[in-house]
Amino acid sequence: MPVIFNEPLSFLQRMVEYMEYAHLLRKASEESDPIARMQYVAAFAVSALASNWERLGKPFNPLLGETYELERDGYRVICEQVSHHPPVSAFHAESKDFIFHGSIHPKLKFWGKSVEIQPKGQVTVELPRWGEAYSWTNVNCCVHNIIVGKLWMEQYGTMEVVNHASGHRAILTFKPAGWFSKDLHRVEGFIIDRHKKKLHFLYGKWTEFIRCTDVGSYEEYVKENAHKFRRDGEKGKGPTPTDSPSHTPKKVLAKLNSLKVGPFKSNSQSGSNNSVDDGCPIPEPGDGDLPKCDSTYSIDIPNSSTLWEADPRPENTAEYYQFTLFAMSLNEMEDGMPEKLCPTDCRLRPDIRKLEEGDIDGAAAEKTRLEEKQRDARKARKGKKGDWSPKWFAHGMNPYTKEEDWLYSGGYWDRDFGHIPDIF
Ligand code: CLR
Repeated sequence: MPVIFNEPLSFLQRMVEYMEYAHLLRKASEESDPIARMQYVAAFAVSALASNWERLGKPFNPLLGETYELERDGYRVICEQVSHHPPVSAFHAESKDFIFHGSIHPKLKFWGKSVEIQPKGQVTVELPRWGEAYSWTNVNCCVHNIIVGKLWMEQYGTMEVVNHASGHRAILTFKPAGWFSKDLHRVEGFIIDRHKKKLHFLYGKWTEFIRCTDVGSYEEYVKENAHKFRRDGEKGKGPTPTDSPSHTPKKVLAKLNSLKVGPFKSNSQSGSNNSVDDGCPIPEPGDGDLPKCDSTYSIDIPNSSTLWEADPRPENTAEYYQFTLFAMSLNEMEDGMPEKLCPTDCRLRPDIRKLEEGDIDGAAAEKTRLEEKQRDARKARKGKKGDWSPKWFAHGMNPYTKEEDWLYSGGYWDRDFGHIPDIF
């Protein structure tokens, strides 16, 4: 794919963007109540996706053995591309309050007009102070209008954040945009205990905020506001399920019903919702356009507290690939870095650097050169014993989820980079 579709970051850096709101993990570790800890961990899980909003550039595919490190605000993180076919990226972040690690192998499915991305793999947060581990899998995302029209993205499906020590779960539904996009970017769900008793209601948008209220307040609010919301939802929004049914074909009505249009009707009690998990959401009316409206209802339930709010994008974001301030900083060569960086670090990748400098032809040429170099190295290794093994991660079983994962083997921060192969 031509380099003009790229943004000047590698997927490893894009993965590190999960860390933008890492202070939520510190906050979680400071809470003595496991339910309060779950609130912050769930908020973190949602916040990790916020930087994806309006980001439609394709990050560079990491080369096999490529790494990325970042030290910030009391934590440090190391990532490595541990497999090329299929592409798997692993990361391990640590601070005095938490460990956050995982491996992601994004699977892309083309559906004609859209591409669906399943970020397979899992992520785990450990809070050593409490002997707790939490894990979840990120929801699918769909990029619409890849051929014509304006690109837009939605994240949809169910995310289940599990506290393996206490059995608490946060079951969060990321809603598909839905008809007239009334649910665009919406997230809602409950924190439940091991007996499935609902403890808290969480709601918000993955692009903006997450709030939390008690179940009593939530239920009362729904009861008292049901009518009001239904009216608001209809005002000036064209046909709705209740609007002139005689003109609405049966098939469309059935679809509207299955979409459960209306606030709060598709909560995640059952752990599933109306989203289509293996396929992009059902095409919307006017699928060719960007959804226009995402606020036919806005909820603000009494007794809510805000767990997380997204920082506004910098003013010049539109000139810089819609980057957040955090993303803008990821390629920076800070003082002292050239001497101490691992030679496989993304910051040293010439094609990414050239694109950042606006040299598109140079970037394209370097990208081709690097990919050829990678192919040649692979050929040269073939047949030789040992083949390739990642330097900083080892394939293993995640002790909490019992699923395949890549676990940090340690040693990176000793900065002994003497025998690191030259991949650039
Ligand atoms: C979404 C959040 C997941 C991890 C993840 C994996 C792959 C990423 C995806 C995120 C965001 C969208 C993404 C995708 C790879 C390619 C795709 C960057 C970060 C871009 C938008 C594809 C552009 C397609 C062109 C045809 C325009 O947890």
